[in-house]
Amino acid sequence: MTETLVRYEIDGGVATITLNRPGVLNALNRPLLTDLHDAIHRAQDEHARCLVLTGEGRGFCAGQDLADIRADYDNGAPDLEALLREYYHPVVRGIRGATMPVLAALNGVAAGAGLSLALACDLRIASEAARLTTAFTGIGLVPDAGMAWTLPRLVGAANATRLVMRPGPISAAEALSMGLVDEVAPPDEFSARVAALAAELAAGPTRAFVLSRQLMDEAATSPLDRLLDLEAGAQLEAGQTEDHRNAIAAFLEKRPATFEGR
Ligand code: T3D
Repeated sequence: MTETLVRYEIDGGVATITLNRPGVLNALNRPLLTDLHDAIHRAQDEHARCLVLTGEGRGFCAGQDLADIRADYDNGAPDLEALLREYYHPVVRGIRGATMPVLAALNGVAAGAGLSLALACDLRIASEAARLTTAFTGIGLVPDAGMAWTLPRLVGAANATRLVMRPGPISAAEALSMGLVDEVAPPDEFSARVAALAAELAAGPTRAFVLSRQLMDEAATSPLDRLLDLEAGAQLEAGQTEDHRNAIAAFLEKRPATFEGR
């Protein structure tokens, strides 16, 4: 892994991945996407119970590195489909299929595929300094890296259409009001709020969180009968975890539940 493009730390069950190209607002290029993919899988291998995705400097992520795209054009047409399939899609699948809850910590601007990565996460906390822009149509492209799936689910079809067709940046406060982020914190409190939220998630019933995400992802496109089948299977699995058994005992013994993530 190229440590300079993506930093990885794990502490107390919380793995933090920091995109690290601050000079270009952490714009995404092929090596960074490869390292990001590897870091997500490292967090899984190390049994992290919460994964935080954030950015170095004043940006979260400005999306695809446009200088790279222009260089590709200078060398012949870039294959945007291959770029998506080979580099972006594995990262989106890695986030959405992660074995722990994933928190996007939007320290600053999130644009294009940078916003797509944030939307693929389970929860989003933004600094008041953050701005969000879909950006894609601003350069004549369509939303990618999963945004056409995540965005309408989070904010509804009407808001999604407006944010895609009028891609001017919105403030963190506007994003909060439409449910695009879950919490906004002043810049000087941002790190502490991220740490607190990550610790809360890491202390939760990890398997139940992940099974819940899978169920809710299936729900939008599944008929009720299929969803009922899936929930029965998921509840069977959740019911076999130590976390579930221990939480029942804790309730009946009138003490707080603690979860070990198994
Ligand atoms: O296969 C495929 O489908 C391709 C995948 C495409 C996915 C995508 O993500 S498409 C969308 C790509 N992203 C954008 O179009 C956003 C471009 N950036 C911006 O619009 C603005 O930079 C921001 C709104 C994000 C932030 O504006 P601001 O004023 O805060 O910062 P800035 O001055 O524009 O940017 C600071 C530096 O970062 C600047 O470099 P400089 O002048 O200091 O040397 C700027 O050029 C650089 N930068 C920002 N975004 C990118 C970038 N460099 C390369 N690629 C970028 N995306």
